Amino acid sequence: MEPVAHTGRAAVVSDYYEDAEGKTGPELKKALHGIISAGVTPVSYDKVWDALATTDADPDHPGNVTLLYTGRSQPASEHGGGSGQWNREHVWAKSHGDFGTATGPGTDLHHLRPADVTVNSVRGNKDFDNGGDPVDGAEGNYSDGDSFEPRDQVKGDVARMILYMAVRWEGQDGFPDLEPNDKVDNGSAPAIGRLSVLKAWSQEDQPDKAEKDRNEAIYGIQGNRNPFIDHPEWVESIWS
Ligand SMILES: [Ca+2]
Ligand SMILES: [Ca+2]
Ligand SMILES: [Ca+2]
Repeated sequence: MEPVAHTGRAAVVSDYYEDAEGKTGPELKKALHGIISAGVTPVSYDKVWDALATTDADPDHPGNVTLLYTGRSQPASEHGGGSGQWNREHVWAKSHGDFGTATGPGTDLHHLRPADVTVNSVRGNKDFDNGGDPVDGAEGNYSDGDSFEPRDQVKGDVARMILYMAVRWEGQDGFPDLEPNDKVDNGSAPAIGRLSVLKAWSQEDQPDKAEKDRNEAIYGIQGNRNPFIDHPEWVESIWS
């Protein structure tokens, strides 16, 4: 699919956030919700495969995608449900709020990532927290019975994806109001933890070029941006 061209990025981005100017805390969250909910062209779950081939393309290996937890570069065509293939990881686990794969939070590209099938099933619907045993075949990732810790390179990415979802999905259109909390074992509640850990990860792993490029690619396809990639300081303003 052809991404929409957004030329003059800096000018476009400052206009994009005009309604958020000067705001903090709940007012900022409310303004950002309005901004990132406007002009969205939702993608169907079937179209997510193609979209991820673009948004998560490995710039060094044409035709490949980079997998979230393993960091492995793999042909975009090798997706499916088999061992060694990649599939569509919902970073905000879809059972947390039980929103499924209807066009909505379950197809929101900002939190969907290519992931190794086996590692994706280890993550399952666990909350995020530090600690656990090393995950087989995914160096730098750890997991125990109730939580998952991604590798350092994507800790901030994971945090900003979760916090984007909290701002984007506020209980409209028949979908649940998603919010972070400081717990693990959230089960099917529309919540993901732990907020204190996600905030620390967002600080430690600031947005790099790949994460910014991905935001830009999604803006081209889906029509909205992750504000925390453009303005990481807004994490602390909203969740102080
Ligand atoms: Ca744990
Ligand atoms: Ca990162
Ligand atoms: Ca929310």
